[in-house]
Amino acid sequence: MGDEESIFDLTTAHLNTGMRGIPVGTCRTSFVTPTEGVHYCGYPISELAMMSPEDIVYLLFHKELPTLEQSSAFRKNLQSRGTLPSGVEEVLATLPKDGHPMDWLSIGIHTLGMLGGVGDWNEDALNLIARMPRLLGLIFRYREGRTEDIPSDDLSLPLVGRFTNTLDIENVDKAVMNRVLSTYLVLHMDHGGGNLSTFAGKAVASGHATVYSSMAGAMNALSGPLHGRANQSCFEFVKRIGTSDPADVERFVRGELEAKRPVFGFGHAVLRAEDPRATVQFALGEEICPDDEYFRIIRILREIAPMVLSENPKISNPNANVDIASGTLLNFVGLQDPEYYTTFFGWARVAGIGAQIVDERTVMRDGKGIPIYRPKYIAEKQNLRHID
Ligand code: NMX
Ligand code: MLT
Repeated sequence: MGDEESIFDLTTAHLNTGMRGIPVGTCRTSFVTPTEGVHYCGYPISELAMMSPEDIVYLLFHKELPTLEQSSAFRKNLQSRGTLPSGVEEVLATLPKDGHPMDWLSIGIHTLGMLGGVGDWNEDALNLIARMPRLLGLIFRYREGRTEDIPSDDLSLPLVGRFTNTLDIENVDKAVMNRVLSTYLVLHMDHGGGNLSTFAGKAVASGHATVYSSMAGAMNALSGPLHGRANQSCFEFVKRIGTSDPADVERFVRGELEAKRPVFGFGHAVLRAEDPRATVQFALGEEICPDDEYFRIIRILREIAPMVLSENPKISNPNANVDIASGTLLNFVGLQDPEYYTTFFGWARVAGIGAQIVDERTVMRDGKGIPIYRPKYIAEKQNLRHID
């Protein structure tokens, strides 16, 4: 790209569209194409989905997959950063139990920053990634009032294992739970530079707020039902459907549209085909829970909803997005309260947003960093006037 090359024709029709499609910068961690979806540092997501979250964090930060030696050194590096600063549990103990888990997560991240921030972009981003499994496990435990006998944080475990060890729920197949969570984390880590939470996090960081404040802001952005919380809403809606009879499913989808409610788990600002992250999760579901009652419902929903949504030419993408299947898989492995589902999205996204913040603050513009975000807004219904 040359300095003066024209890359976009901006017209007034682009105003007030949520900056849809308007290029604002470059991204070094991932790109999204309308038909093939997200690629991390060039690799299609489907080729990375079964790798370990640690190796994918390494990829997002180093832009190359690790060798075996690099992978093992990186795991040790994360291990050395994993201990939470003291005082976090005392803060969690004061939070309202009926507060949404995403609000707990945002406050939890702020708390990590207040108690353990060091003021270095890369160090804080990696420390936060290393501390997320324990923080999230503690959020579950304190919010559910299960504060007795919390296992100590076993730093020798992989990131996912540290979370499930802290959570410590009985009567579940921990191996399957760990597998589903590992895949979930890898699939959700990054999605280009312009998704709402990543953009919001980078915007906050551009004013030189800390990594923790920026990430808490990003989590607040992720908590909306049109963005990350669609996974909670989609599973709640699958439970309401309650049947895999195609005629009933179709009636339900039409009813939601008539009531002017979004059909969660479908549509996308950029994608124009089924999200490959959904395709991967369906394949995993076919392997681990093909006969689960909710999986049967989403299997039918995946066929019916695009058919119904495509009757409305305004809807640019009637196909399934990342949020259609994740709740069903999490529920199957024993994580049965949908209010927590977006916290897993947040846990994963901390890696991509962290890497993008580090890039924007320390690498881009020859290391000088991107200046403070300041797009232009055009005055509407504001003639110049004066106090008489
Ligand atoms: N259900 C109902 N209406 C929809 C849907 C849907 N799934 N998708 C798009 N529309 C509507 C949209 O609200 C808009 O209506 P209006 O013109 O009255 O404002 C119209 O169709 C055109 O929207 P698009 O240009 O197709 O989509 P846009 O880029 O504005 O929005 C989403 C993208 C993702 C916000 C939208 O598709 C949606 O609300 N989907 C359901 C919620 C969801 O699953 N979100 C998760 C997205 C992925 N993520 O995790 O972040
Ligand atoms: C995401 O993963 O952030 C979503 O698919 C939304 C987006 O890319 O705009």
